[in-house]
Amino acid sequence: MTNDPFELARQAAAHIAAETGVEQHDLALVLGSGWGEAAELIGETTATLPADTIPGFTAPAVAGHVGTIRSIRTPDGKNALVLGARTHYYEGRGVRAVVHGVRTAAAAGARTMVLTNGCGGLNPAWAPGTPVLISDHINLTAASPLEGATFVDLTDLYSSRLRGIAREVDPSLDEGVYAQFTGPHYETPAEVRYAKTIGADLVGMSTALEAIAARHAGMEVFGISLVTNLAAGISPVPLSHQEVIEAGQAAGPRISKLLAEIIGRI
Ligand code: 8IG
Repeated sequence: MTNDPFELARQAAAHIAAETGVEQHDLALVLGSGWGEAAELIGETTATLPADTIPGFTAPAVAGHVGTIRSIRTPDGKNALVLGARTHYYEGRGVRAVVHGVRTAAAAGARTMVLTNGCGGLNPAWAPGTPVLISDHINLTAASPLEGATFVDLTDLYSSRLRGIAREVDPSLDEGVYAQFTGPHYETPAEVRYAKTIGADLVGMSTALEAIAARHAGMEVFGISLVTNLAAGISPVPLSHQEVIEAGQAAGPRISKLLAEIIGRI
């Protein structure tokens, strides 16, 4: 196997093109916790591939995360590559593995990267099940997907153009700054207060590293979080993975429709 992450992404993209029959995908999505059923509304699934058959991908580690890659044809004729299998930084496979899906999407031709996640919310007004647009991020992983002297500008990383489109679809959508912690533990209440102090509104364990890789690959990035729980210490009750899954399931139909409508306008 090649030691060049971009060559590995090209191999994965070639495999996807061969297996799906779609030479070029137009956009790609990573569906995180709570967002799985959105794929159904985006369009017609034309091919479903088990992730672990594609070069560089591995089976997912977390219940509630789907391990397939699909090609979907949208009603307006775009080809969307849906990555249901996210590798998290906390899995310890390294940052290259974390961003392999994004790089594969870029190599498959995608010009737009849609990143979704489930996360904790710092704003008490965001009840579990509230979707929030990501306006910017704070990368607290102390890692980067870029290696060597690769200086990439991250101004307007989360495209204001695409956020504008999302707010046309749903003017009630709030925006927030997403802080990526490494996890897999949730934050302590003190860490949540720290996150708030440095300007975060959302806390999670994904997305920031992927967004950096997507920008580096030249893609326009759209990020949207589902607040599945209030962050530790904001809520009087302790966090549970069960709660996260249930909030995602309850919000599923609404956020799926929202995402499908946004995709239709990208
Ligand atoms: I879903 O409260 C989900 N993912 N770091 N904190 C962090 N990640 C999360 C949380 C949370 N909820």
